[in-house]
Amino acid sequence: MRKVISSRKIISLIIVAILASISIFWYFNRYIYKSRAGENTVKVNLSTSEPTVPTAKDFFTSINLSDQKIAALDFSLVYDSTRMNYYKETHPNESGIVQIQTIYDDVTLEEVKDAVELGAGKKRLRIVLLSTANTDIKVGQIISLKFTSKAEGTASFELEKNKFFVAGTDINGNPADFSIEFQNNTTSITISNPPTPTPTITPTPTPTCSGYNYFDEPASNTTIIKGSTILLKGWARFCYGPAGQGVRNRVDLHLFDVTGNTAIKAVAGSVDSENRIDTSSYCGSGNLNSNGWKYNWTVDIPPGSYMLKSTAVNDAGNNCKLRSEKNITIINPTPTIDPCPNFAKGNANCDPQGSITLADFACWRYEYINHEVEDGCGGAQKKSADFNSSNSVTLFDFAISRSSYSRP
Ligand SMILES: [Ca+2]
Ligand SMILES: [Ca+2]
Repeated sequence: MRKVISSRKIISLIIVAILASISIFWYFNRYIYKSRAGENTVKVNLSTSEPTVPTAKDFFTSINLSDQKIAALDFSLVYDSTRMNYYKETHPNESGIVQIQTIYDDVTLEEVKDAVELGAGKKRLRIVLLSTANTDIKVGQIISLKFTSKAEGTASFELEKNKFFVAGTDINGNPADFSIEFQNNTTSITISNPPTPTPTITPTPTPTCSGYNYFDEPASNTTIIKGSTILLKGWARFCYGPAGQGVRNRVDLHLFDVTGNTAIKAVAGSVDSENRIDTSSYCGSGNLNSNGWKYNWTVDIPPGSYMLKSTAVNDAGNNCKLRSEKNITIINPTPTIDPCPNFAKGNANCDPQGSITLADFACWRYEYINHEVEDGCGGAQKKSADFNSSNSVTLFDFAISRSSYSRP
């Protein structure tokens, strides 16, 4: 009997113990755990968008805020200002803030200040963000800040722990000042440019076509009278070419418009060569070489400005040419003054207007009768009134003069 009671007691104790354990677990689970989860703490983690960037590239450093509904933020970020710029520093009219979850529609402060107390090369960026959004504030937010890399090296960021403030709504819907649990308040990025590839040294190719072609005469901008003959000359020597050094297939001359862009006509092909001892030192020329070229051109083109081009050709296939050019101006010849205009029509007194008047009849008559030219008739040359060049002054000459007579 005593043993039975004893067993019952033991069983009861075990049951009580089990119930107690369940109760404690339930209590812990219901209150202790939830209460811990409801602690007004925001976890903060600072990171960069990539481990390494080259210079002059935009990147982000991000602040990840987790576990709470956040409505207001005020923090200071210290960064290496010698190695990077905050985006707003270089773009004053833009914001450097990129919100992954857009909830802040009222940025009340975004400024960069020199953090002189932290030493040279550091700046403090202060950001204050306030949300006036009607929608529910999300649990956990990421704020990214845009920077531009500037100089190679390790660039560091630090969220100042004593300058980080977060407020929002707690789990019960009440306003709350959150305490901060920093998982990472510092991070860094390596700014490094990829090594410059060693330039490949390409061997200098042997020139396939080179040498000299000089257009010596006429002088540049020479004025040439239409109808005259002018000497075009120069010299050309090939140093390299498919047909070989010193070989010259021919020299052609062409006329272009003054711009040199529009060919007008060929002036001459395969012009004559001549010795130019003065050019014998060029490209292995021997003495008494035939580097020179020349052409006597009778100018048969209308007045105007032109360009003459000389083309020295190395090979029969026209693969290697050397050109030179001269600007020229063609003018009409100055008209010669006829000392006795209209003489053939009867202007016996050679008046400069060439008019046929009674004075011309008088000249003819005097000569017809006296067989000599009257003073004042026939001009400076004392021309005979033989208007039709018949070697005699006859009535026919009068008839010529008469037919051109214009009565006053
Ligand atoms: Ca006359
Ligand atoms: Ca006559």
